Amino acid sequence: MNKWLPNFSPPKHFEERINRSLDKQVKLAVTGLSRSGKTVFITSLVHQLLHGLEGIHLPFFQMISSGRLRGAKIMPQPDIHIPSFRYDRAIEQLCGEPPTWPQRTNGISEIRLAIRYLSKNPMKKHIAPINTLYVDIVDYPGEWLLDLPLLELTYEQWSEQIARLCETEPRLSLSQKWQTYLNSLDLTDEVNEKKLRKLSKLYTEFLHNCKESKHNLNLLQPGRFVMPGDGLTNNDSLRTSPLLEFCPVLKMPKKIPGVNSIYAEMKKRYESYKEHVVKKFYQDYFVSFDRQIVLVDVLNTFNSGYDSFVDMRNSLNMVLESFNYGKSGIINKLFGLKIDKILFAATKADHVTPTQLPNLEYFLQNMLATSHNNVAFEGVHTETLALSAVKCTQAAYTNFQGQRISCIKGMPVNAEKPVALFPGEIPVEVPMPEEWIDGRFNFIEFKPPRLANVHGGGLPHIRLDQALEFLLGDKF
Ligand SMILES: Nc1nc2c(ncn2[C@@H]2O[C@H](COP(=O)(O)OP(=O)(O)O)[C@@H](O)[C@H]2O)c(=O)[nH]1
Ligand SMILES: [Mg+2]
Repeated sequence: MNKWLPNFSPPKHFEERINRSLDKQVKLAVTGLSRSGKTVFITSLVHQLLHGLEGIHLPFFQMISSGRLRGAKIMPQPDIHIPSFRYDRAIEQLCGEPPTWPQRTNGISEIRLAIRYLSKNPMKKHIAPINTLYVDIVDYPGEWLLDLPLLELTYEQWSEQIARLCETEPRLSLSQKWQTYLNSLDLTDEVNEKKLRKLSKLYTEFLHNCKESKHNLNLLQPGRFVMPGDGLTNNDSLRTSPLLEFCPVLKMPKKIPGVNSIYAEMKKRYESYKEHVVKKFYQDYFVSFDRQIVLVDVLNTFNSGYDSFVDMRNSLNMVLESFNYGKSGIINKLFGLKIDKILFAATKADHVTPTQLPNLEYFLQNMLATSHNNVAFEGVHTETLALSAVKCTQAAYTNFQGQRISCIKGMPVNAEKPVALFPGEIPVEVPMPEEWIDGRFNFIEFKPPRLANVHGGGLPHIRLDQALEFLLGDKF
């Protein structure tokens, strides 16, 4: 008889090796335009998972609510060429006394979490009861996504699109300085660095004006003009690179431009931008994403009015079309992506009363309706959700003319005392242009809550667990 058989127990390293072979990895990309809430979302998500064993703050995230979590830990990130997402700094600010919102970030960053959990799969349970899922979370500016359509456009086609946008208000007024200078030049003249620099400077200023004006416009191309980040080899900052020194033209020059003309040089730089910036981002980062969440600050758009709404809707549909990477889609032809789930989330849902959450979700769905159909057709699973990564308000009630009215209570950013307010009803249908009257919507910013005891559970949130379930639930 084999003396080893009766009480065989596999050596420890054998078990470890099997565990490792069953380990899985998922890359979750988080994007959204600047100030949409990416940093706060990732900070809260990491905090929720690190504190998953304490409390009952994620009832809709089944892996945790069913008691299968065995712990989570931040690990060294796999892609050392990407800057780290500074969770430590962000959480220190959010949990400080007084708490403050995390500092603004501009570029791409990454953080890796290792999540140990008990498998529910009977096969795996038998071989390796405890599994590890590595979740790599990548934060990147949504502004960069708006560059993808350029890959399919020649310089002339792109110029024509921008020229058309600039024919009407509010872009007509916002672009006046750039338009005047551009019209004063003969683009068939020999190229001159000074003129090119001035053209791109005025065009960049126009894009910033679009974003910062009360119209809060989002469809800004090229994306790196407003959000350069670091994206070239050797970590050079793009900001000072000639790759960002060009602009579209409003009309074709009357004479045929020579190879050394201003026109020819701008066209050449546009093509280089596509090749070295846009394609590079997709090749280096995008291809590795498995899941994507797009954060949208719908409420800010409500505050800004009809033009902002139309622009946001166009930008979102453009973004969603980018994910249309079926057989015919440009992304698939060029890069072969693997994203199979996209969540569109209306952020800062703590700015509306709980009764308005379904309307907020419905409104976002309506905004995406056309492109959604095409993307779903290609087999990508998409969802919309209203969420708040850090809930800053409490639901409250007040009596108005004998009626009980639902409202919210929180601490506005510029105040020292909490206020209770009814922030306005979210329409389900898009209001007519004339119905977007000033003051109809007034969603104010709140201070983060004082979180004396957050270490006894995750940060307060709205539906973050539902987002986690959609994005990661099937991986456990
Ligand atoms: N009330 C509330 N405000 C939020 C929430 N998330 C973000 N914010 C606000 O939005 C601002 C921008 O968020 P941030 O995460 O820095 O945006 P990013 O530029 O997309 O990374 C923050 O400074 C907060 O004022 C939230 O869940 N609730
Ligand atoms: Mg950020």
